[in-house]
Amino acid sequence: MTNKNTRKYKRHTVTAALPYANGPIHIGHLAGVYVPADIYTRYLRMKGEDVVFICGSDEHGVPITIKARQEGITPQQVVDKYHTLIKDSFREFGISFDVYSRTSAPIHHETAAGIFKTLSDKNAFIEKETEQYYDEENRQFLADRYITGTCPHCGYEKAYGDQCENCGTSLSPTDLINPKSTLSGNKPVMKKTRHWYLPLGNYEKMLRHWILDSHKEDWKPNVYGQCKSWIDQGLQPRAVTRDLDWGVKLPLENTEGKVLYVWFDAPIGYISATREWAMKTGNDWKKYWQDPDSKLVHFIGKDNIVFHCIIFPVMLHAEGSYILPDNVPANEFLNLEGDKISTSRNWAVWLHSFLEDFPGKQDVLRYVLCAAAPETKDNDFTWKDLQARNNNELLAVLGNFVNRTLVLTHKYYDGKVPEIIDPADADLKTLESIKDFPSVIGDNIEKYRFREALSQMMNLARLGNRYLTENEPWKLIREEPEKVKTIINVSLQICASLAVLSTPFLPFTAQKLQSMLNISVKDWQDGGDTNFLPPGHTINKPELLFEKIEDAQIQLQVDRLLQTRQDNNTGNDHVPYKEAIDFDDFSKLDIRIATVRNAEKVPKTKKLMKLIIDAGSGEFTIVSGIAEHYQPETITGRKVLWLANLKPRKIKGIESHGMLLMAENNEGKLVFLTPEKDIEDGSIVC
Ligand code: B3M
Ligand code: ZN
Repeated sequence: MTNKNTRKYKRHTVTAALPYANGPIHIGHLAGVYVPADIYTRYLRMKGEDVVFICGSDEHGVPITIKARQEGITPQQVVDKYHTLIKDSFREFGISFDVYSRTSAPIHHETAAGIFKTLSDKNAFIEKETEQYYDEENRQFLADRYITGTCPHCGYEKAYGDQCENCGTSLSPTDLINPKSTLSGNKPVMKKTRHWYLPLGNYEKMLRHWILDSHKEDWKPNVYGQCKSWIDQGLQPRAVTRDLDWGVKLPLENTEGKVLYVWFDAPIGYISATREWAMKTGNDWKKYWQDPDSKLVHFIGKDNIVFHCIIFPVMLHAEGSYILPDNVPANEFLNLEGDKISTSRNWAVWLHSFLEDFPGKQDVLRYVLCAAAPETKDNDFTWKDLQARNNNELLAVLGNFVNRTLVLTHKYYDGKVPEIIDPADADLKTLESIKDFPSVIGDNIEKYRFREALSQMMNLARLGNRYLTENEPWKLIREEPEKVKTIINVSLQICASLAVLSTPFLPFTAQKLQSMLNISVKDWQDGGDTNFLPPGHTINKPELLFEKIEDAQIQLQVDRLLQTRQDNNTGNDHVPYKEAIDFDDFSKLDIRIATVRNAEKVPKTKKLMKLIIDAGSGEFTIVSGIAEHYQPETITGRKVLWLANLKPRKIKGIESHGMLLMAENNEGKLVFLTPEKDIEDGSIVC
């Protein structure tokens, strides 16, 4: 896909927002960030560009610690569970990252702390003691999502201490009206604490020049507009540290209990992931982050604009050795069946669930999410739309055209490409028009207009379908066999172009079509070549590229959502049931009765308690996240349920054997499950 645009860059660094490892990926993430980023990267690779595609799990921050608290496990256990689920589902969906790393990795802690230290040594921070919201019951400072209140900009009552998800405004906890602690629900008090701030205002001139002057034309209006209003509002100093124990520790003396603010460390995750990739592949990571001949593009959702266009660029500019993004093509939000997608309300189509319910249909979802992408305004996903686009576009146009062409090639010419004989003007015009598609599609991709690029690719399929239908070779084969040769040859050239041009959008389908045509992308860098399948070239047996999606399949999905809506509306706190398991899965659990012999808090932690339990056959040590719910002296002697055969693991250096089974009530308090009457230790729970 050669393009008239002169190539200004030697290489490309493409990043996709690091998903929080506190839940699965849903279609909103895919439409907003990952499908466009993958289309863009696959396109660059097809052009033979040097490109690295970076992503990974965002594993720090309050969303993770809140999830850990809800599940009564450690933050590391939360991120371990979701990092694997997310990474596997991206791979199965064909999002072709060169590296999918994670910010709990040592290389990230080293990279993020290193950049903080450099900035600190350059006196780039303001260090000051301020008063911060503090939850007295939990003896914890309230950072970001540990505090909610009413947004001063739009009145949304569940705004967070760092951002209002309703209007996208970035906030500080003290901006909130009627602030409440998410831990205790109490009104927090103000307490003194010391933090480091990035004085964004010092970089106003640089930002005005870099964004408002030089990116006025090429950045999307929604991105440019948000940056402009942020800069015009006046750039306040931004805290880059937090009073938390989960995160990247500060590389400074006497800063126990303080970590980097997640939005300071997370974007640096792109750099540490690139370092990880470079070490594995023998590349020089600095070429992709510190060489002006590299083009850096961040793919994100609109709620991340200020962090990627203002805060992270200021950090890199102040550090002094990094390039800044050439573009940040942020998408708006995708809604689901007319309602905002919500993880907490389980109002989502989860990627791993889609892959289970629609095996082999990754490209159908990629197609629909690209065609409905919220590129300039919020858009809506409906299951009916997915069915319609699959049946009426992919199956009826692209699939139907390819299948008829290949079947007729086998039927009339034993699978060999026939030659063109005495082509009419219409045939030559059709052949000529194929040449325009690569640059039209390429231009749109390079301008981040993926919906338009996809629509143009489908226009080529429509052209082929119309050409075949109008010429009706099946009727001419007896009277004008020579003409049929030309019709089939031209149709095959269109199929070959589709096999290449569909690769960025529909990689699985493109691969299938290439093997059916017995070709591969590496044979073709210029999609305009119309004699890509020379006469005599043998093609393989055709197979169907798409199949019909039936009403019943869609109704099942719609019913599931209606049930979710019902659960949400009945107001009960019904936590959605996990996926069904087999009895065999359950029978693997070995749950016993045991007695707590000793209990003590784990030093330097708030949540952890070390217990010695007597399980009848002997004593075992367990580390459990119950220290905020119970005092040690109140649980010694208590009978408990113990999951005995959970593999031992080290928690804060203590070997923990198994885990206690507890229930969480509606206020999030953990309660023990105790046998109704005395029973021997070691008794099996069944
Ligand atoms: N973890 C995603 C979010 O805000 C956030 C992106 C980080 S990219 C460095 O939902
Ligand atoms: Zn708001």
